[in-house]
Amino acid sequence: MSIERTLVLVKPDGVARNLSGEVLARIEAKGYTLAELKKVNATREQLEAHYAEHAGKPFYEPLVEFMLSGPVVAAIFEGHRVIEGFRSLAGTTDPTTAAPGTIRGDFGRDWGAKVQQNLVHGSDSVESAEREIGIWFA
Ligand code: DAT
Ligand code: MG
Repeated sequence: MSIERTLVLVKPDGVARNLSGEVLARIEAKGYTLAELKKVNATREQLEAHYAEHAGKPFYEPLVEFMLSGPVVAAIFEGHRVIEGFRSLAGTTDPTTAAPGTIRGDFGRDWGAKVQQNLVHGSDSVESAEREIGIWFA
């Protein structure tokens, strides 16, 4: 299998809680290579493109608003099977029940918002990764 790339975001909750370094350290400790890194205030246009698959769902607008609420850290990581490797490190979507030992399981929980504030985003396929990298690292 060829070397993959994935798009990782530390979401506004993770940045606000000073967990960016912790998240990046866990990915590096797993053995993946940091290729690009920046802190950015997302635009609504970027987020609408990034989350196009979720348009119309009940959590979509709260999700976009949450992602606009503060800066995010965007990164590209590289390595064999990094897409599924990072999603395993991140844990399942709902941070309350994400397994301990994962980023979401160790640092996240339900704060009562209409959207899961679950600290990180990771691409879910090679196609999504290339699409998302184009949005955040144009
Ligand atoms: P993931 O981020 O695990 O790939 P996703 O792509 O299905 O999950 O959804 C994108 C984000 O939207 C997710 O990180 C948090 C939010 N979200 C998803 N499902 C939700 C739900 N049922 N209620 C509230 N927020 C949700
Ligand atoms: Mg997703």
